Amino acid sequence: MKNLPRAGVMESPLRSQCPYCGVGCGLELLPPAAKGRATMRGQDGTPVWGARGDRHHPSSLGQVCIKGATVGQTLSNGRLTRPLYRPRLDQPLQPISWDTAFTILLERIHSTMAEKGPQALAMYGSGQFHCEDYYVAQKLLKGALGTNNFDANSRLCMSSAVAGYTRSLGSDGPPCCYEDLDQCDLALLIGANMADCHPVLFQRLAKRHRKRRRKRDLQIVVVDPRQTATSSVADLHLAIRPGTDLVLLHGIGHLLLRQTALDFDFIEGCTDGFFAYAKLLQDWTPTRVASVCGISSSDLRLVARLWARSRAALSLWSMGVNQSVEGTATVSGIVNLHLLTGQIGRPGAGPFSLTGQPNAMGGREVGGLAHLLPGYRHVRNPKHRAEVEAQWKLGPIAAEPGLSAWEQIEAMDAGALDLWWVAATNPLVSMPKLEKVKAAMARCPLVVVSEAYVNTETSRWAHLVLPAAQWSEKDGVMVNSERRVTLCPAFRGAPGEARADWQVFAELGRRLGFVEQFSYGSAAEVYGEFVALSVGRVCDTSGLSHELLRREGPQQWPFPAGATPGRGSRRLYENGNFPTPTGRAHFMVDQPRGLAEPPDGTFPLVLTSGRYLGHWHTMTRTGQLERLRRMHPEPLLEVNPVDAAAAGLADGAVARIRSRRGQVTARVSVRDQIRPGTVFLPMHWGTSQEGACEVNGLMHALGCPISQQPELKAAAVQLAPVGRV
Ligand SMILES: Nc1nc2c(c(=O)[nH]1)N[C@H]1C(S)=C(S)[C@@H](COP(=O)(O)OP(=O)(O)OC[C@H]3O[C@@H](n4cnc5c(=O)[nH]c(N)nc54)[C@H](O)[C@@H]3O)O[C@H]1N2
Ligand SMILES: Nc1nc2c(c(=O)[nH]1)N[C@H]1C(S)=C(S)[C@@H](COP(=O)(O)OP(=O)(O)OC[C@H]3O[C@@H](n4cnc5c(=O)[nH]c(N)nc54)[C@H](O)[C@@H]3O)O[C@H]1N2
Ligand code: SF4
Ligand SMILES: [Mo]
Repeated sequence: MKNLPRAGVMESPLRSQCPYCGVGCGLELLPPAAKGRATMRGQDGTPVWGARGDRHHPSSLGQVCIKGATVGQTLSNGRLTRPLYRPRLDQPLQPISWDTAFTILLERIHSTMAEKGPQALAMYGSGQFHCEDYYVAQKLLKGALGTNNFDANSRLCMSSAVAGYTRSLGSDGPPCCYEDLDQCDLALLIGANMADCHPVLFQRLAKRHRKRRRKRDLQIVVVDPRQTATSSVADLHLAIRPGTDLVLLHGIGHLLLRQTALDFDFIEGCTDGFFAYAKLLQDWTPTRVASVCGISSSDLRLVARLWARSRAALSLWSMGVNQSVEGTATVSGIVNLHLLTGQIGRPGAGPFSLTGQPNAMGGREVGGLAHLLPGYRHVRNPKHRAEVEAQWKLGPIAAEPGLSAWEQIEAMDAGALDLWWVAATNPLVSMPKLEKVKAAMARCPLVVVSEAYVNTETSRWAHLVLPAAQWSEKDGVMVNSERRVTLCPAFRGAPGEARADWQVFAELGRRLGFVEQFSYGSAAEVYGEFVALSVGRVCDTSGLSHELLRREGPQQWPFPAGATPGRGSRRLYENGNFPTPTGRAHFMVDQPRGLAEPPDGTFPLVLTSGRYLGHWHTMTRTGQLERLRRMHPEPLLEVNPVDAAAAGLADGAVARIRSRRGQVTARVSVRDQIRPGTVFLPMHWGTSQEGACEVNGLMHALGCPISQQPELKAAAVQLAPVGRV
C-alpha cells in the first residue's frame, strides 16, 4: 500500500487517519473529480473531497462512522485566512500580516521575559495537533523559552489514564490492541459510551456479541449511570451512582479475593503491594459496595463471577473514569483487578484506555503535557532532562512541571500570565467554570488563538488570531489508541495565508534567535528529530519515518530502528516484565473519596455531561453539516421521570439548570434510561451554535490531585421550569 503526498495522481488512493476520535480509522480520500462519483459540493458550492474506509488500515479494516465519512465536507467552509489583531478586546479584530503577527509575539515575549520571567508565558495545545505540531510547540516553550508551561486539552481527557498507567505499571502506554476485542471473553466497558464515541470499535465488539454461539464466548458488562446505545447490547448494565466506580472496583476485588479466583503465580512473580491491597479490599464488602454504588448486590456478585470465570478479561474505559477527582485512583483500581488475576499481556486481556482525540497518544509520546518531555520522559528526572537538553542544545530545561491547563487559568486570573497562547482547542466551550476562564482571559495582556475556523467562542476573546492549516492541508503523523502510527499527508491546499502550527512555532523559534534548532525543511524532518529521542524508551519509534509510513503503511509501536514493518498487532508486557525499578507492576491502595461536589438539599441532582454520535466537541466542523444537525437538532437534558416530576417538568418542557457557578436552559427529555438523581447534557453546544448551551458554565474545576484532570463528569445542580425560579 502506498500513500501519495499530493493529490493529482489518481491511480493510487490517497490514505490518511481520520482526524476525529482516537479509534484512528484509516480513510481513503477521494478527490473531488474522482471517476464514477457524483461530485459533492460544500456549503460554499465548491467541490469537496470524499472519504471512505481504508480496507488496508489494520486498525479499522475499512470501517468508518458518519463523522469520518463526512469529514471532507467540513474542511473548507468558514475558514480563517489571515492573521487578525486588536490591542484591546473591545476593539474589532483587523487583518495584519504574518510579519506583524510575529513582531507582536516577539515584543510581548521579550517584555515578559524582562519583567516577570518565562513563567509568565504559557501555551495550551491539543490532542488534535499532529505529532510535529506538538513536538515543535513544546520544544519552543520548554527549550527555547525556558518554561514548562506547555499543557494540552489532554489534561481534560487522558491525563488520569497517563498517571494511572505510570504509577501502576511504571510507564504510560495502553498495553492492548484492537485484536483483543476479537479475543476477549469478558468486556468491561466502564465510563465509556463506545457506541457513540468509539463507534467503529464498538461495532467490532457488538458484531461478535451478536454472533456468539454461547454466552460465555463473550459477555459485555457496561458501567454507566445512564442507559446508552452501548449498554443496550450489554449482558449486564450496572447503573452506578456517578463517582462510585472505585468503590465498585474494590467490591469486585473483594469478591475475587474471597473466591480465591486469583493468579498467585502472576502476583508473586510480577507484582508488589499485594498484601496492602488485599487489606484494603477487606473493608469493601458486597453489602457496603452495593449500597454506596446504588446497585443490587446480586449484580455485583454476577460481575465478579464473570471476571473470575473469564479466560481473557478486557477493561475499556474513557471519560466516565478519567474525568473525576479520583480519576487516577480509578484507573489504578482497574489495573489492580487485572494484576490480581494475571489478565494482562496476553491475547484478549488487559486494561485498555480508549483515547479521546485522534492524536492524544502521539501528544503523550512527544512530551505534550507540562510534566513530560519527549519519549515518555519526566521533567523532574535529571537524567531525562539531560538527554533532551543534549539533543535540543537550547540550554537547561526547568526542573519543575509547568502549569497544567487549569493552573494556567488560575495564574492568568491572578495576573501572573502575560501571554496565553491557545492552539487547536476551544477552551471557552470545553474548560470548566467558564465565567472564571473569561475573567482570567480578560486580565491577560496578550491572548493568542491559533485556529482553523472563523469566530469560535475562544477567538472572540483573543487579541491575536492566527489562521491554521488543518489536517488534510499539512503533512504529519497521528497515533491511535492501539499505538498505531499513521501518516496523514497534505492533499489539499491551505486557505489564504493559513499555516501549519509547527511552521508557526518553528518560525518564532528562529526569530527568537535559535535558527539552527528550528530550521526544519519539512514535517518529515521534525518527525525524524522526535523519533531519535524515543530510542530505548517504552514508546520507541526510532525505526519510523514519514518515508517508511508512506511506503509500508501504518505501524504499531514499539518500532525500534531496524524493526520489520508488519500489520500484526502487538501487546506490551507479554513477558510479565514492567518498566518499574523492580520490574514488577504495583498494586495501588486508594481509599475512595467520592465526588468533589456531592448533591445536597439545595442542589439535589448530579449533572453529568458527554457526547452525541454525530457531533465532534465544539462543532466547528460537524456543526456545519445539515445531516448531522438533523441527527441532533438541539442539546437535550436527560431527566428521570421521578426527578422531572419533583421539578414540575414535563417531557419537551424547557428547564433552567442551575449550579453554584451559573445557569443554562435546555429542553427536557424525560426518560427512564437515566438513574434518578442524575441528569445529563451534551458538551457540544457553546454559544456559537444554534441552541447555545454553555454547559461548562455550570461545571466546577476541581480535579484529581495526581493527574490534575478536572471532574467534568459531575456537578451538583437544581432544576426548575423556565419562567419559575
Ligand atoms: N461522537 C463523538 N465521539 C467522540 C468525541 C466527540 O466529541 N463526539 N470525542 C472524543 C473524545 S476527545 C473523547 S475524550 C471520547 C469520550 O468518550 P466517552 O468517555 O465514551 O464519552 P462521554 O460521553 O464523554 O462519557 C461516557 C459516559 O460516561 C458516563 N458517566 C458519567 N459519569 C460517570 C461515572 O461516574 N461513572 C461511570 N462509569 N460513567 C459515568 C456518561 O453517562 C457517558 O455515557 O470520545 C471521543 N469520541
Ligand atoms: N462538560 C464537559 N466538558 C468537556 C468534556 C466533557 O466530557 N464534558 N470533555 C473534555 C475533553 S475529553 C476534551 S478532549 C475537550 C475537547 O474540547 P476542545 O479541544 O475545546 O474541542 P474542539 O472542538 O475539538 O476544539 C478544537 C479546535 O481546534 C480547531 N482546529 C482543528 N484543527 C486545527 C489545527 O490543525 N490547528 C489549529 N490551530 N486549530 C485546529 C477546531 O476548529 C476547534 O476550534 O473537551 C473537554 N471538555
Ligand atoms: S470511529 Fe472515530 S476514527 Fe473512526 S471514522 Fe468514526 S470518528 Fe473517525
Ligand atoms: Mo477527550
